[in-house]
Parts: sequence; structure tokens; C-alpha cells
Amino acid sequence: MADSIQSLKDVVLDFDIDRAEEVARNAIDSGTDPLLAAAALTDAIRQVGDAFGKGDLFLPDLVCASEVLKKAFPIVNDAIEKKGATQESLGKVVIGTVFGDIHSIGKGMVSTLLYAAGFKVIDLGINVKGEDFLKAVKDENANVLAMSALLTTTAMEQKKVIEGLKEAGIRDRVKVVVGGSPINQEFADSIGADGYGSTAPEGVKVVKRLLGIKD
Ligand code: B12
Repeated sequence: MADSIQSLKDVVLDFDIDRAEEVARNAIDSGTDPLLAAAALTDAIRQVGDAFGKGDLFLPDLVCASEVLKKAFPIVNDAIEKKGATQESLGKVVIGTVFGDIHSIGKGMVSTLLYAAGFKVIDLGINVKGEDFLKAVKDENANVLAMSALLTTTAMEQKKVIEGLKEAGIRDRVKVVVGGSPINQEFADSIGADGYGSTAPEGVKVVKRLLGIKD
């Protein structure tokens, strides 16, 4: 299993798009806990991101590493869903990455873990306009709105959506949870969110706590 975890990291760090599915499939088939597999992929893409941030890697490297994740993650996510899916829905969560932001991987993890925990998840995808978040919250009568932002420039979109909920008179109907690498508790408090999660598992815990569901 330690080998599988290392192979998952290596496939990202080597930008090995061709072997991504095979390595992920082997890890799952050999009994690796899919949550640990997801953590290994996340660790590796963070390393790539940090190296990009320092100027040691370039945008094409970032793109290739994220292509590896796009191939490996669905396999790992499927295994997480199979392991955890329950019959009864604990509540409805509308989720998406805010307008101007196309980062999908973290949002996808939160979405998968919420689904696996037993929530009905309406995933609006990436680059979601404020008005589309509001419409989905209303139409679906959602219990929770979860927003992801990965860029410092798009983090303020989360605030705009919360303001939109207030203007539409539906702020009290829905709990708002935010996350993404530039977000922290202080920022979440400052924009009037109900909760913040630094990781996907923490996001699930926060959603449960806000809805009064025992862990
Ligand atoms: C992969 C990646 C990309 C891929 C995205 C592919 C995809 N389909 O998602 C591509 C190559 C397309 C990309 C593009 C860009 N990127 Co980029 N990218 C990354 C990278 C390396 C990893 C992000 C990721 O997927 N991480 C893995 C996931 C699992 O982690 P995560 O997203 O943080 O999510 C976890 C938590 O934050 C949390 N979470 C996330 N969302 C939510 C939501 C809720 C509700 C909760 C509770 C929790 C939660 O749970 C997740 C799991 O634990 C980061 C580096 C980094 N350290 O984050 C840079 C990074 C985010 N990118 C960056 C930049 C600058 C860009 C570009 C502007 C580059 C460019 N010059 O074009 C563009 C932006 C395009 C746009 N308009 O959005 C910067 C942002 C800097 C900043 N602070 O603003 C970073 C930090 C890299 C860096 N160090 O400079 N990127």
C-alpha cells in the first residue's frame, strides 16, 4: 500500500498523463484506502503548485500535472462514493467554484465526500455566476451553499454571492460554507459565511455541524 501511495504521488510529479489511470486503478484494486489515495494526489499537486509559485516549474507543468489528476481522480472518487454512499439523503448541498475561477479539483473532492457522506449534491461546476448560485439555492431549496475559490482575485466573489442571497431575501434559508487555498477562517467570518473548511473532510464536518447532524 505504501508503494501505491508513492506511485500516485510519482505519477503527478512525473507529469505522467499516460499512466495516470493505470496507477490509480492499480492503487484502488490493490486495496488502498481511496481517501488516502486522494490525499496522495492532493499532496503531489500541492507540491507542483508550490514549485510553480516559486518559479521552479512553469504553467505547462501545472497543466500537465492537473491533467494527471483529472484522469486519476474520477477512479479514486468512484471508489470513495462506492465505499460511503448511503441511501437516505442528509440534506441538499449546492456547490461550485466561483465566477472567474476554473479550478475544479478541490471543489470536486468536497462534492464527492459530501455525496459519500449521504448528502444530495448539486454540483454547478466551475466559473459559476452569482445569479446561477442564487437560482440553484432557490430552485433546489438547498440547505447548504458551498463555494470554492482558488485565486485571491476570485475569493471576493464568495462575498458577492452572500450579498446576493441577502438581497434576494433568502440568506436565512441556507447555510453558506466556503473553502479553497486562499480562504481562511478569518476571511470566512469577514464575508459573513457560516462555516469554513480547510480540507474536504473538514468541509463535510462543518456542513454536518451547521445542520445539527452528528458525526
Ligand atoms: C491544478 C492547478 C491549476 C489547474 C486547474 C485544473 C483544474 N481542473 O482544477 C490549471 C492549470 C488550469 C490552473 C490554472 C490557473 N492557476 Co492554478 N493551480 C493549480 C494548483 C497547482 C493546484 C490546485 C488543486 O487542484 N489543488 C488540489 C486540491 C485538492 O486542493 P484545493 O483546491 O486547495 O482544495 C482543497 C481545500 O482548499 C479545500 N477546498 C477547496 N474548495 C473548497 C470548498 C469548500 C466549500 C470547502 C469546505 C473546502 C474546499 O478542500 C480541498 C481538498 O482538501 C494550485 C496550487 C495550490 N497550492 O493550490 C494552483 C494555483 C491555485 N493556481 C494559481 C494560478 C495563478 C493560476 C492561473 C491564474 C495561472 C495562469 N497564469 O493562467 C490559472 C487561473 C485560471 C482561472 N481563471 O481560474 C495560483 C493562485 C495564486 C493566488 N493566490 O491567486 C496557485 C496557488 C499556484 C501558485 N502557487 O501560484 N491551475
